[in-house]
Amino acid sequence: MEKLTIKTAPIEGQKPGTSGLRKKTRVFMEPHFLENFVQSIWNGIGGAAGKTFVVGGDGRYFNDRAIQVILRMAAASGAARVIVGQGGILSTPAASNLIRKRATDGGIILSASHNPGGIDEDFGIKFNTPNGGPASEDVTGQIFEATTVISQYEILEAQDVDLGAIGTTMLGAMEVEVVDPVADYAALMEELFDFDAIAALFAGGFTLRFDAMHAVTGPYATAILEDRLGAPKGSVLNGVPSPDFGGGHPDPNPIWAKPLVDLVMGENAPDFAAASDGDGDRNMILGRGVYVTPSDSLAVLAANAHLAPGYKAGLAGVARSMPTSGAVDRVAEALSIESFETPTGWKFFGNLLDAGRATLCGEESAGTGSDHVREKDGLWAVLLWLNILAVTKSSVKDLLDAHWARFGRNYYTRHDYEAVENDRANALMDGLRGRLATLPGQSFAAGTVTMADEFAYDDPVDGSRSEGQGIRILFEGGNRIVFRLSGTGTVGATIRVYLEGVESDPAKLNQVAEDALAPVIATAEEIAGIKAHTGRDAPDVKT
Ligand code: G16
Repeated sequence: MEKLTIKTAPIEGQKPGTSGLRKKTRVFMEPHFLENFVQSIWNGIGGAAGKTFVVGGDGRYFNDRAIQVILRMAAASGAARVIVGQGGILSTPAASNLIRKRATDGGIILSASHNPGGIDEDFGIKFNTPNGGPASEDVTGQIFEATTVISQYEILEAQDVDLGAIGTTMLGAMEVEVVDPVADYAALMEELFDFDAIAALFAGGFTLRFDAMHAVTGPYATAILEDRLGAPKGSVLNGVPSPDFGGGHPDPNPIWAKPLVDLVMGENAPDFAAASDGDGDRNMILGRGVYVTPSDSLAVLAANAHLAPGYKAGLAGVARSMPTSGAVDRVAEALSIESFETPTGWKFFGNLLDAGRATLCGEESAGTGSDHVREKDGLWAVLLWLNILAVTKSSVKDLLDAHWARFGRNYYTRHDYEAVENDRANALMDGLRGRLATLPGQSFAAGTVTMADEFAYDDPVDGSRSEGQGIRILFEGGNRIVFRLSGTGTVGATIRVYLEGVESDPAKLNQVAEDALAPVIATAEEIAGIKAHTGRDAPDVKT
């Protein structure tokens, strides 16, 4: 097999966003685009020679082709071994687990997460470091730096490696080990949770629907929920992964998983329902007649995690991204544990988890996870909920009501304006920046502004500072508005408006969030002029 050295030049637009590099699939298919980025990963981490990596993805269109390229490039650069999920499939949390468990030098995960897949949709690639987590801002910066000076890449001229059969083959001098994508992950879940208690729940007639959204969690959910825990066949919906996710958005929220929401709100609702996203790291939790916001889910899990064997010693601390509601903060206060507020992006939790300062982390964007891996983990969240329900013998609704009665409720909603022209989105954000100094003391329907700033984070573990992480406006009484531009979109800019209000009056804990937040929503429009800037009458998505 011949090693080829291919001349290339830097390609614009290879700066990773919130979670790796995400682009239209056709962009990744352009000459040298993928190869430049992969070579830049090797260059950014000090070379691939002698190293062991994990490689896998969510099975979306181009996953299989990209993996073959990565294997040939790893072999050409002298990597010792690559561990690949059978068929090129690995959920993001399963990849994180393998990277850690096998003490590797990191891994490459191919996914654009909840974004749709297909030749005209989205693709993505990211590097995770040996701790199993997304590369820190530092490492990401080095990889990006490498993309700007690249002049050549190395690739082996070889046939495709057969990824269909479990076992080890050679590609040049490199070992390619094809593994069962589910086995190690399922074993980890069995260590953390009381599988017997959850199985007894199902045996007692408890009903569940898990919507895998034609994405990567299908095989994981079927193996764990149906085959191992005994949920009846058919409990997992849309469980066969497809390269275009059945033509839908594999995004577990009330918009894209509407059929599931309709099911739990209808007459034949199951006791519990959940959905996960393209690469299996996000989750949505539902109960009969109730949708649990991701922020509330994090808080409920933090308050009850000790009921599961893996967390019976209690939590060291909790962390949430800044735009996530403060519901979990009050749980931390009650438990007398530390709580942290980080910028958006799972990579910011890595240091806290590694240092043992946080055990549970979560984000409003449907991500919850713990120190068992270094990614958020959709199925893990489902199993922790099931374990808690099995122990408390409570319904989702009763658990939520009891939680709010004890801690108060953070009403929460997020309004997204998608594919806005970049200039318009930047003008909106610049307008807000210009008003930050004068907002405190001013009164609006949401109350009097107590603080307005652009969030910056000083990492308490390594002392690094991350600036420009979203604009926060805080009001007397606990209302809050946050404005941010998404770092995961592939077309134009997505403006995210995060709206929150705190309620502790027992008589007011069961309102519709959009109603309870009406004054906050009106204030966001008044302060930012969203309609004028975007030319839109309403958000594209409300979560
Ligand atoms: C990624 C990140 C999350 C982040 C989310 C949304 O999730 O890992 O930390 O909250 O994107 O980010 P943004 O608001 O910048 O679009 P995923 O599931 O897409 O990998």
